[in-house]
Amino acid sequence: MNAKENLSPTVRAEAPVAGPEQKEIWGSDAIAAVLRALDIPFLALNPGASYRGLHDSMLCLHEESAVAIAQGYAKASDRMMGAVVHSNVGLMHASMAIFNAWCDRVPMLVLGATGPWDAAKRRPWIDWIHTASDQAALVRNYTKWDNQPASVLAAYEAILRAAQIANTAPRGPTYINLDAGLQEAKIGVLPPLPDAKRYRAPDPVLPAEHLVEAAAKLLAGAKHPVILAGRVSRSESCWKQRVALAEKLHARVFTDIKVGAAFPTDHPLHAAPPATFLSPEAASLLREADVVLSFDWVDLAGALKAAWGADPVGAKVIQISPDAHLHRGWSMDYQGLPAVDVYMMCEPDAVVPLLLDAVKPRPGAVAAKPAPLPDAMPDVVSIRTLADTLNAATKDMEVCITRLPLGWNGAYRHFRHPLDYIGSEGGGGVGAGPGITVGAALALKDSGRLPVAIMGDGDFLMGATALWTAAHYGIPCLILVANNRSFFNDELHQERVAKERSRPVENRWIGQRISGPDIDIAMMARAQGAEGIGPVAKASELKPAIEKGIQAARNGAVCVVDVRVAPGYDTNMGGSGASQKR
Ligand SMILES: Cc1ncc(C[n+]2csc(CCOP(=O)(O)OP(=O)(O)O)c2C)c(N)n1
Ligand SMILES: [Mg+2]
Repeated sequence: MNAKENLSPTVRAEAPVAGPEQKEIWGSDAIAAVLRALDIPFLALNPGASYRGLHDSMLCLHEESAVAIAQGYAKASDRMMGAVVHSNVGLMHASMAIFNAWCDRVPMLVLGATGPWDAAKRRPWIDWIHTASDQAALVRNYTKWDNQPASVLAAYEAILRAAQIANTAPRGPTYINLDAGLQEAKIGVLPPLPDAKRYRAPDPVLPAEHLVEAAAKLLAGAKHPVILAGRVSRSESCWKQRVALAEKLHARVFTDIKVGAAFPTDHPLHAAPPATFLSPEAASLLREADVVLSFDWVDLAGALKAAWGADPVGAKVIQISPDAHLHRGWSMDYQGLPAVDVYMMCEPDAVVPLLLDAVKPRPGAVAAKPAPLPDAMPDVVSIRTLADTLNAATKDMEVCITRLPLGWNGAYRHFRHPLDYIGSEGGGGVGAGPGITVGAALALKDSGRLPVAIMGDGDFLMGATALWTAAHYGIPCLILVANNRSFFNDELHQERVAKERSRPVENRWIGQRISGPDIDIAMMARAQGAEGIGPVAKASELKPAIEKGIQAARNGAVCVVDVRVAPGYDTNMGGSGASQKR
């Protein structure tokens, strides 16, 4: 396939040698043609013999990063990208990243392959181990649809359908398994291509008028309305409408660090720093609400439970979410079942303009209290110091935060634009950070907005080879590794267990610390053609290191700064202090 034509001209492409004019058309040529017709901007791939007829995309060193790159791209652009993974074994590598994309409701076309389904065509040994009955069963529980087409015409339809389903809200990955026998078959003439425009995803569903009226009525009678701003698009105009609605209603707004920025965090109506779990302070603010308006909040039932505990929820609840369309039996990522009073099974961005028209302005005097933030520890490099230094260095710069570490406190940095922050990996899969960052950086390339990730060392180490793809294709980004030389989150788990069992807490590090030898993270970056800075262990060295990193990324480099941070979380990740960890 000549996917080079798909590579944006600004990405350093691998120039193919022009071959003789092609007389033969192969199955994979037809598949490439339909992918081009769909206008999929990029395909990230890890090669394999199972689709040796379908190569030449964006090369990745691991299937997990191919999928994470596609996820990051969609998170930063709201546009679907493709990922190509080798037959069963590649799909196995890809599976965690597909799960992350599923939980994150990110559209993605995943193409895989099988050895020839026709056993008579299989090469000895290898084609047999690459062929599995119902291979897609590996990922069926966290993909929206899958198919194994048996002919070129069936492949056309399967790819069109997969793209349409993936792009229909609630969005998610779909999987097409391409038979190596089909890809490598001579097919004579190319069957006429369908008109891809006629197979687009539908326009957003709008709510029935009476539901908008019912919501407006509840909001008109509210004394303390609250908006839970959850999964929304990266659109700037939708962002502005959301702000206008909150201002018209004088509603307190909560945001969630698990998903992309949804509301300016320094707005007087923004109630509490975005967090993974509601902090006790945020929960008690939510408890003051008499009407809760949920914009596809990831865990509405959990938020209500955090606020009201075992008591009956003291607010009327308006739920705007299409999410239940993909709730099924295997994964419980659908969260608890909230009791709601008005339910619009639509995307919030489609409903906000209708609500904006329907609601009456509500006078009110809700002013959010600035969140108290503990003082930074002097002379110690902590995630807090890292945040403060980054904030100072990027004061007048457009930055997209593509990743945050678990110890991040949502009060460390404000988000004022939908692209200031794209949210987490969705499924809790550590190792997604580097790939998501590279994918987001690909989407943001030449936009003037600098992609910056702050990620744990564990996260970096599990996905580090995604950097090579960025270096190879010239996709600039800056990664600041908050390196506590530990899977520290699990030290906290160990600590809790030790306390429960009256055992020495001092042993919590055993089996969690990544030291002796220390890993040279900057060298890992350099080994892949990126720039590597550090280790930076002193607070005084941090500012120049970050400034150098920013400059390098602005000059087009992929740059990694190894920042040795003291182990410790200054975070409201825990709904009850530090006790709720992943
Ligand atoms: C694939 C995967 N393996 C293991 C875990 C369990 N886990 C959750 S957080 C964490 C530690 C991550 O380490 P790091 O990124 O360095 O962050 P830190 O906790 O040190 O701040 C681990 C291992 C996970 N969520 N995903
Ligand atoms: Mg760590």
